[in-house]
Amino acid sequence: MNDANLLTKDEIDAFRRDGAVVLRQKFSADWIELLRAGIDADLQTPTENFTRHTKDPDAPAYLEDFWAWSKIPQFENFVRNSPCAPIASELLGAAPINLVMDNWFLREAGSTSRPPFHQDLSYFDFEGSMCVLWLPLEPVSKDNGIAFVRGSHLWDKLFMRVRFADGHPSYEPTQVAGRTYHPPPDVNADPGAYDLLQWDMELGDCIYFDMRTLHRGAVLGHAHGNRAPLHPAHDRAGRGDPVSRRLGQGGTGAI
Ligand SMILES: O=C(O)CCC(=O)C(=O)O
Repeated sequence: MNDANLLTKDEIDAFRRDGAVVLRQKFSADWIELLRAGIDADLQTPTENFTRHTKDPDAPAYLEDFWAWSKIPQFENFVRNSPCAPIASELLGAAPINLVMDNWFLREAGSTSRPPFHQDLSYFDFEGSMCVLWLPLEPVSKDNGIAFVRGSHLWDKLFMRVRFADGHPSYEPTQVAGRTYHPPPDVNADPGAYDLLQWDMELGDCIYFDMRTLHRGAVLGHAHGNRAPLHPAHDRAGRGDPVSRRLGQGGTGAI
């Protein structure tokens, strides 16, 4: 990959203003195929983090694995060589980009499990922000895809972590290290009250979002099964594994 800018100013402005931006056709079919193969390989030899979020053992499953990039060669190739890190670099305005977390989600056809609205920031011992890539491996329709509350990354409000498993409990505000973590609002109960960002997405399209932006996972399993996103989080502060770094002028997108 050459060092030319991948994004327009409008795309970068939208990310910073809205807390999430859809980017069209940034990942070629080869990258999508590679990630599908990576998920298949991961399913054969899952990490110790592998989780089935769907509680009913007979229901179509909602599955996740994370911190798998260094164990699955296809994921490592993607992290080091795809446009993933160079795009993050442009969005964050940061030359060094570090991978903090990777995870993938897979919904079997017909699965109705999904996480409620939540903010990713509170899953990390971290202040500030990072960006997250959400890259669907099947086309998704606007109504079934991931949804964001526009601008919620700028509310200066921390929300408690939620469980992704079925049967989401309710939460009470909690103090941690002098900061108050609030229960996330039940946006699904009154979606008309919120300015939601949702997009129809083709293969190759992706979303980058700010870790602070409230969002919920995709709604329904795809008719053919939905290998949902590889979901790497990047920060600009030098924390995490320095696995993927944009080189300087004339460099490539990977080390
Ligand atoms: O796509 C999904 O199922 C979950 C995405 C999500 O909400 C997250 O990873 O924070």
